[in-house]
Parts: sequence; C-alpha cells; structure tokens
Amino acid sequence: MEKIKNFINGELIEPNSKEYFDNFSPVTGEVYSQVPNSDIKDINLAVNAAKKAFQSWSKLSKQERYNHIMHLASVIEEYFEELVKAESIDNGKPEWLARAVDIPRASENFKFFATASLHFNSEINEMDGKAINYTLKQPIGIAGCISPWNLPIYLLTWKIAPAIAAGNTVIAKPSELTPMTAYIFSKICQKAKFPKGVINIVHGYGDKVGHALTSHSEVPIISFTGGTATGKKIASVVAPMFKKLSLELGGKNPNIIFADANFNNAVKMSVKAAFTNQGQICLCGSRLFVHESIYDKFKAAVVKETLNLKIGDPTDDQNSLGAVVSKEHMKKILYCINRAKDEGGEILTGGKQLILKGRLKKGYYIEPTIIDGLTADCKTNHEEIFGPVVSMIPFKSEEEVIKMSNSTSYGLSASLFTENLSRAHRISAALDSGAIWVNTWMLRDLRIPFGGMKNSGIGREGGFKSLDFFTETKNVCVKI
Ligand code: TXE
Repeated sequence: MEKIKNFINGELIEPNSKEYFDNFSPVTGEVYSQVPNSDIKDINLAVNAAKKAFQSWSKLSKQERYNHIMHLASVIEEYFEELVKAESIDNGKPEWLARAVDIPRASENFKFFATASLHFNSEINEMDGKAINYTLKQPIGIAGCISPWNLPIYLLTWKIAPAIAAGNTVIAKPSELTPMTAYIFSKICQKAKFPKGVINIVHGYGDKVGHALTSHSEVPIISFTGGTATGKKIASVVAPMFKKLSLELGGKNPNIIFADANFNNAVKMSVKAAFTNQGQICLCGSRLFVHESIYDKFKAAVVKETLNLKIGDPTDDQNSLGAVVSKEHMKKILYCINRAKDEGGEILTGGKQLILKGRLKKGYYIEPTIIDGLTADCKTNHEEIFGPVVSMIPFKSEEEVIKMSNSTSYGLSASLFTENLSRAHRISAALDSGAIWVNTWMLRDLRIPFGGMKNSGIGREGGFKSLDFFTETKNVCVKI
C-alpha cells in the first residue's frame, strides 16, 4: 500500500514520527494509502528549508520566478490523467469533473499568478510638486497554506501559486482526507526541478500539524480555506501573533428565482448549483428561493431535472454525481436530512444513502435530495450541510427574499435569476454576499476579488488581491 511522503526541501521524506494513518477512498470505502501523521518536528524542518530558500527565491527577478513557475505548470499538464484519477479516487468526485475543472485549474493557477506578478504595479501619489510617495510591495517570508478536501489540488494551488509568484516560500498542509494529488504535485515539483525549499508540503491532522504551522512564530502569513469552526480556531491562534490572515470559510448560499427569469436556464443552473461535486462546494446554492407565482411549476421542473441525474461509479462519464468525501461526512449529511424531516420538511426526491453494487458496495453515495415546506429560519436553512441537499422556499416580494437571504450567519455567494436589469442591480447591492452571479452560477474569472462576508471569512483573494495579500506594502515618501 502506497505511503504518502512529506515534501521538504525538495525531498520526499517520512514523517519524523514514522507514524501513518489510513486514507480511505470514498468510491469503494476501502483503505488505499497511508498518510503521514506529521507533527511540529516536521514543520520545524520545513520552516528551516523554506527560510533558507526564501533568501534566494525572494531575490530572483520577477521574470526568473515566472520562468520557473510556468515550467512547473507545464509539468503538471504532463501528469494530467494521473491527477484526474487520483482526485477522483481520493475525493469521490466523477473523473469527468476533475478533468474539466480541478486539474486544468491547477496548472492555470500557476500560469495566471506567474503572469499577474509581471503586471503587478505599485502606486505613486504625487504631492503638488513637493514630494512623491511610492509603494513597495515586497515578499514577506514563509506562507502557511491550509486547504480543504472538496477541491483538493484546485485550492492548494490557488494558494501556493500567488504566494510563490509574489516571492514568498510556502509550507502547505493539504486536507488529511484528500492528500493524494498534493503528493503527486510534490513529485511534479521534483520532475520540474523546482528550486528546493520554495514549496514544502507537510501532511497530517489539522489540530496537530495544522496547528503547528499556524502557531509557528516564523510563519507570518496564513491562508486558510475550510470550515467556519476551524477558521475561528485558527483566527484565535493567529490574531494575537499579528500574522497576515485570509479566511475562506463556509456558506449557505441563496439562489433566487424571479418570475421573469429565463425558466429553463434557471432550472438547469439551480440543479447544477445544488449538486455539482455532490453539493460539496462552498459556493453551492443550497437555499432555493422561488417566486410564489411560479413555485409549483419550478418545483416540478427541478425535481424532473434532478431525477435525470445518475449517481455512481466516478470513472463512468455518464454519472453526474460520485461519492461524498468520507463515511463521517455521509453520516452528517444523512443526519441533516433526517433533521429536516423532524423540522417538518417534505423530501421531494432523494433523502437516502444509495447502496451500489460490486466494488462500490461500501462506498459513500447519497441521492440528490430536494426538501420543501420549511421556513427560512429553521436549522436546515441556516446551517451548512455541504452535501447534495437543497431546500426550496417560496417568496412574495423582493423585500422578503432579501431579508430571508441575508438571515443566516454566512455571506459567501448568491445567484439571482431575472430578466429585469434594474432588479438585478438592486438585489445584488442588497445581498450580504462576497460574490453574486446574475443568471448563472460559478462562472469564475481568476482576476476577480473572491471571498465572503460575515462568518464566511475575511479578506479577498484572486488576481492582484492575492498578490497584495502575499506581499507587505511599504510607502516611501521622497521630498523634492
Ligand atoms: O474542514 P476543516 P473539514 C466546511 C464544510 C465541512 C466543514 C468541515 O461545512 O462540512 O467545513 O470540513 C485543517 N489548525 N468546508 O473537516 O476541518 C484540516 O486539516 C490548522 C467548507 O474538511 O475546516 C484541513 O487541511 N488547520 C470549505 C483544513 O484545515 C486545521 C471546504 C480544512 O479542514 C485545524 C471544506 C487547526 N486547528 C469544508 N483543524 C470551503 N469553504 O470551501 C483543521 N485544519
């Protein structure tokens, strides 16, 4: 059975403890590899390597860093199919989805931020001929990048790429549930002969090695994507140390359908927003608000479209949904579905675990589930479920739907569907969300500021915002 290794100073090495834990594939429910149970000693090793590498990496020209990073991106492309298969086995997502989204994005992240770093300007503020201010944007040091299991290599590289493009070195801690593509990425760094110590990857549990990383005095920047509860814990460790901190946390995103919406597009997008990646994307639209005048017709169409989704073997491109990430997470989702019933919800379709045949019989599959009949203020409509579950709620007016949409503690993203231009602008401005889509969902441009309000996080990443985050801004005032 394959033992995953840490990647420190360009070498693949065992954890200091020599201890490993099991990595289950959600596709089969079987253990298929071993994850290093790393600790503070592994982080110390990585810190030494990253500190040394920073001396040379931060002093390279932007063009030299660009050349290294673009080469790395091209080697990722050589490993494309291996990464697709690994992501699917590790996470449970359909291979077609990894092929269309996750793996292309991994190399795109590097290409995008390498290029962006060449165009990253500083500011000049002239003072009526008396003085000139200019800003320096300098690399800071070691960035700690902690990523979750839902989009493993996509989010890992979304953090590593801007950090190194800005001239920092990195210690990354991938989710312990989905370490495999990060391990393959370590081998890719070796194949690309990427400068040693610039990228280090340490595997293990969040409260152990993740905590060792966030609390390390020589790691001044922390970028985290994951659950809100974990974000809170990390903030409490990092804030008193005055580190730079970016938190991308959970969401309970509204998807709002007005009566004048393009009906077919709204149905298609609502189903996509609810169930893509088995509903395990922080941007998924899990609360579906539909205007009362089209509610019944829309409900019937969404149920019909959902019944057309096939769930099963992630290697079969005919299947829309694969497995959810872990047994524990499957249990949590099923608990939330039962709680919705207790709250008085009616299950329109789905609602159960799906037991498949053959090698998939112990896998973690859940039917895409639509719930109706709950009020906007119940637990089902307030707490993040993070599975293939959507709850439908009717509304009467703009005012009412804005109030219901904004009633949760989250504020990550929202979608609204209408052909009325003024209304689209009005509602967009009124929603408590960091990202709003009109007549679409999850259409992503890497240049845009990305992040959430309220309990969905702090800070914005994406484009020059990421490069700003991973640099220290200094103002220099020169008197003339
Ligand atoms: O996330 P965690 P999990 C949400 C979703 C999900 C919930 C929990 O609701 O059900 O979070 O998922 C590391 N110090 N999202 O358990 O625990 C951990 O090892 C430092 C939303 O996977 O937040 C992993 O690498 N690090 C989300 C990473 O944090 C710690 C995507 C995320 O783990 C740590 C995924 C600690 N004390 C889940 N504890 C999104 N917004 O995209 C854990 N970690």
